[in-house]
Amino acid sequence: MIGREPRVQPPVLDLYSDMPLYNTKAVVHHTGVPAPTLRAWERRYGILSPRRGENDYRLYSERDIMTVTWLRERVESGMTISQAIALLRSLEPARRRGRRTRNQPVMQAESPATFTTAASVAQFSLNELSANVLHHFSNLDETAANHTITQALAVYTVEDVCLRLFTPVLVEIGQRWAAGALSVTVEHFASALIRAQLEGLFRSAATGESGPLALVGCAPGEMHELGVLMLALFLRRAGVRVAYLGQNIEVESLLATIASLRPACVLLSASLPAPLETLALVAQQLKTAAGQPLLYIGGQALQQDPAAAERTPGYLLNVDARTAVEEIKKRLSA
Ligand code: B12
Repeated sequence: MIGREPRVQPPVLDLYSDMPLYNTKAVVHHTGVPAPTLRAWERRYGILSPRRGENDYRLYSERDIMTVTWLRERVESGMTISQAIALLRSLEPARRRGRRTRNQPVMQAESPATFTTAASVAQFSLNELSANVLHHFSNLDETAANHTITQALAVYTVEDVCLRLFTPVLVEIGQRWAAGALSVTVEHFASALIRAQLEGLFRSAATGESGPLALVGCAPGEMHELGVLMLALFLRRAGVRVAYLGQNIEVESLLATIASLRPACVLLSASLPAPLETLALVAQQLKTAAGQPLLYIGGQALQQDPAAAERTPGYLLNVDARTAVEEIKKRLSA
């Protein structure tokens, strides 16, 4: 199963001792975090659990050092400390909660510090991130939208951000547009920005030099490409060699390309009813194309029109792109 785990992993704290052995100077030396900052993190967020040595100096454990190092890395990657702590707690909540009761002041639910942290946890839910992105789209605020998307990608996998943030936001935009509650300008701005994000992710995903080739694109006449671009991205991330052909493919040159490159499969998408007729014709031609590549078809139009899907040769995958990739990978490796 690909892509279900959060992208940022929690520190594996249980591998490290919680014996209180290190004084503040040693922790500063190991982590590079200055002593006043350590004390502020301790005081504000209750995140560390130093015990007091005989001389009343703080003594920290290896676990504390790992925690501080992990937090420092998150802060260096652009999070605020309260976001990083919220993330740490959301990634491994149970053990930390049990541990904090042991030897240091428990943060009161109503204390301002806890309140900030709880707010930060909520800030990382995909619902909240989606609402923020939609809000920024409505204001045509590119910087804020990209910032929120970067935050989402720091916490969730690419697949989750595509399926649980981009997709619901796009569907919502479509509904608001159809109801006259959102302008075409905002719709175009949002789809251009999401396309740019997907393109960046697709280009930077590792691409296999060898292995079966998959050609991915939109049916002739089809301009909705974000779903099929997600599919291309997920396939590439799953190790498949992918060539992305974009919107509105041209049939003659596709057939010529198939004859020369002999791809293992061709994946075509239709979102609107209009391209379905041409898609059925293309699918007929692909049945006798050189090398007889497997044809996969999908997209909203086929989901909504089972009769058209029936008329179109090829494997219909009426599923999201992640599930489709699992299916395609199985067949490619069979
Ligand atoms: C963004 C958008 C546009 C953008 C597209 C930009 C781009 N570069 O792609 C632009 C502005 C160009 C556009 C234009 C139009 N649009 Co438009 N658009 C949308 C919108 C808001 C989002 C589409 C989207 O990306 N969805 C999210 C993706 C992720 O979902 P998806 O495509 O279903 O893909 C998933 C699965 O289906 C699957 N999948 C997809 N393809 C494939 C292929 C295979 C092989 C497999 C296995 C799986 C698979 O994987 C994906 C991820 O899980 C939708 C609203 C909606 N509900 O989707 C309207 C929507 C699709 N558009 C609509 C309309 C009417 C139009 C226009 C006709 C408007 C007009 N009058 O000009 C034009 C037509 C353009 C054309 N000739 O194609 C209607 C369609 C209604 C209908 N069924 O007829 C919708 C539903 C809006 C609405 N609520 O009414 N649009």
